[in-house]
Amino acid sequence: MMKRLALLFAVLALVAAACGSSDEAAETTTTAAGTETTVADAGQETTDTGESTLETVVNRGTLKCGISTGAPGFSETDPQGNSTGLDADYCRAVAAAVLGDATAVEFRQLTAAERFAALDTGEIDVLMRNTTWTQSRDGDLALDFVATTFYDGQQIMGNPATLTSLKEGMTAEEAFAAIDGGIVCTNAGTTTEKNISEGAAQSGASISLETVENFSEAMDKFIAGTCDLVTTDGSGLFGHRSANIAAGTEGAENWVIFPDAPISKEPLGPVVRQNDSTWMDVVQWTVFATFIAEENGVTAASAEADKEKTPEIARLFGVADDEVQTKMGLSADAFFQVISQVGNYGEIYERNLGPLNLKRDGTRNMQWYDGGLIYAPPAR
Ligand SMILES: N[C@@H](CCC(=O)N[C@@H](CS)C(=O)NCC(=O)O)C(=O)O
Repeated sequence: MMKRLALLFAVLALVAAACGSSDEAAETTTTAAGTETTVADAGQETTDTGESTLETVVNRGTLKCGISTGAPGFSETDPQGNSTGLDADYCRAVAAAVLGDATAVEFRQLTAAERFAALDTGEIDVLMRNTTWTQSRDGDLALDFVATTFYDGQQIMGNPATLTSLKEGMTAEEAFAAIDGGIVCTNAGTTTEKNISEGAAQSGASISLETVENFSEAMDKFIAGTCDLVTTDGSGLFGHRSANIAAGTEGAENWVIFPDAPISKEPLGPVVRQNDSTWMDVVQWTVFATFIAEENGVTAASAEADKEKTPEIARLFGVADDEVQTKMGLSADAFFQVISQVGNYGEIYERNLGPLNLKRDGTRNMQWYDGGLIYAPPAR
């Protein structure tokens, strides 16, 4: 661990020296959120504390990672108090890449409405909270979206015992006709509330939208019958339905999730502060490393034996001379640590979403060579 930190400091010192030796003057800009940033040459940008988030995390020795207050399969707390889920595992993957230790994570639970301010103020280093990449979040807030780790889409869930016209396989048009006059509940600060209002207005349906702080409150109201319908990302609805079936909630096995074709695109993935490109690279290539390992058939269990399985893996795992991790301010074996400690994309997916029956087969979350959208640029 000490050797790894010493190497990281040496690389960061080189990066800082390289910036300082430039003839080009650094220019200071003010971001949309009013945070002052110093924009130096060669894309090395730092916050007004003078530290990039990479340095902050290395100096602190832990990663502060923002997750949800409870989204099945993405971030939840198990009976032992551990954070589990695909998002929680991507927090661990970044900690493994930067600190060589997947357990060096301080999880911060955030509601949808709290999440962007927590990132902006530095309360967290990275946001992994089933967050949809949208133009306004990207362009209007001082944030950058890193990659898509799950392609989702918004759906609606209802109880056919009370709304008898609901059935699986409805078109969007039939769905909006079926929810006309209903009370629809979701959590505030989400794309969800905007999509459902827009969709209802477009199709001429009249709904009463009720927003709550945490999605679990919307579920409680739905079960109590004070909300006729709940709506969020499809993964969330499948997750909550599975959890309620498992918990024996009366009638949960009959709840209908519709329409079949979601009413929106919800590409979910990590978010970082804007103008922090060194950190952005680190988080982005951590995600890509999990995609590339799967593409090359390398798993957590096989990582040690497979270090030189292909030239690309040899570079990615830091055993080839032309490895790039040290140029990114990481140790050469950073992504070997990610795969051996956390696993490849398919393993992360199956571990967290498999138990909820969120099938990957035939969806956009397949690798590109299997007809999906999971695609990483080459590691070279
Ligand atoms: N992807 C959407 C919705 C995200 C969202 O808040 N989903 C709910 C339902 S799974 C959730 O995370 N709930 C947990 C919580 O309220 O903390 C967004 O980025 O706005």
